[in-house]
Amino acid sequence: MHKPLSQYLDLANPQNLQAYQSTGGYEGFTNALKMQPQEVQQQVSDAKLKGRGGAGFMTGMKWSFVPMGEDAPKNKYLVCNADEMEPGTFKDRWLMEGAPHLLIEGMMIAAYAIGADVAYIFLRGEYRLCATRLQQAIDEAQAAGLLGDNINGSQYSLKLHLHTSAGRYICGEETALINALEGKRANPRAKPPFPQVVGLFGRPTIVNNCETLCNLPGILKNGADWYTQISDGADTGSKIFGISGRVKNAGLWELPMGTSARHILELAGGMQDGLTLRGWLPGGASTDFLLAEHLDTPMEYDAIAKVGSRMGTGVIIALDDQHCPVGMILNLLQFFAQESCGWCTPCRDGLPWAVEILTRIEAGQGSQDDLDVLQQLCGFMWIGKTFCALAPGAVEPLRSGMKYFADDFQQHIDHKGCPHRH
Ligand code: L3W
Repeated sequence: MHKPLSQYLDLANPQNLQAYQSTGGYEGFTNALKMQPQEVQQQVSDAKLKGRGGAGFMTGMKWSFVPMGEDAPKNKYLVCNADEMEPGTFKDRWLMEGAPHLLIEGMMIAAYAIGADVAYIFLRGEYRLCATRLQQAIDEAQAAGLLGDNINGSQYSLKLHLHTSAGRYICGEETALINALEGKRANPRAKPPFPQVVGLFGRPTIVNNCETLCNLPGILKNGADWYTQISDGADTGSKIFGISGRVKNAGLWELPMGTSARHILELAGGMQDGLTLRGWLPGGASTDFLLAEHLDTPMEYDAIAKVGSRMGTGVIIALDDQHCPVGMILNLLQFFAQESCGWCTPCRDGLPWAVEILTRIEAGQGSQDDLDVLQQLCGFMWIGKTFCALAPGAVEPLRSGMKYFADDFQQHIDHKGCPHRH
């Protein structure tokens, strides 16, 4: 099968411009530059590319909200969301370390398509190797005239800046990211207005995930039809899937959209000897648990939603039968409670409250009432009651874990201790 993204990961010197160009790199951008920006947008819409950050929003549609033409604001921005901090998710790091020019080319295509003259990579601060390689690649592209003024002798100019985050999970939320980039406290903003219209410094801004942008060079090089045919399922193209947990070989693989989770688990060599899969989070920690019986579901946005979860980032976290689900959920909720920006009450107060209760239950000091309060908290922190998706995302493993692993919760209370610790 075609591997439009990971084909570049074998290059010995990933930040080297010539190495990338010798395998067809920057041909997609060269094609884009011969088209009108709206034609590039149309090609991406025809390819039916969906955002790979977790929400799966149509990329071409998102771009179409940006004002274009004579009356459009002079400055527009493109931002790559490379603040990958979702627990269990490490796909963007793989791409940026292994193929920095692929991301830069994708950003050049996206910036051209929306008429942006300045672009930023908002990179997770701990991703130091990514930062080094990206900066070297940017410098090489700049020196070769691929970035800067009048690219390839055209009327189009683009400045590309690398910004390393000071480090909060909430900066991955696009409006909090924009505030952070402006030097403000990273609280989310109210939407609407969406950033496509009022974004960075009040100007039209597109925020796209790193993997999403890495799909653009292949689409512009080979066409929308080629892209849609990579997968024979409902969603198009390829996806960087992966798995972690107590599997034999945790890792990442580029596979057609719609590949089953069972196949991904098989590529990882299955569970470690003596362990059985008990549950799995389809894409990062802020998704609902699924069970072994769901393993044949295609990894596609609608198909995973139909069985009660979200595909999220597509990088699976596996729960085995010898790990305590209550302990795992406590661990995840501790992360989300720590990362709450504190802006809205349900998230600021609800998440630490849930952590307090889960800590009590895990320690064997929980009561029946605690289970009721946890259920109520899931309702208080749901969509529409919070300012952004952080707390609702945190609720997903909690509410589904309480449903699927209800016996484990009950045993902690009845036997005053964790059954998995004996
Ligand atoms: C115009 C509308 N634009 C939506 C745009 C919006 C954004 C994109 C997605 O969170 C999820 C979250 C995490 N007019 C629009 C519109 N848009 N409606 O579409 O928006 P949205 O609100 O659906 O999601 P979001 O707030 O961007 C993303 C989940 O992903 N997640 C987290 C992943 C974390 C990482 C990481 O560590 N970097 O990837 C995993 O599942 O929970 O639900 O651009 O402007 N009417």
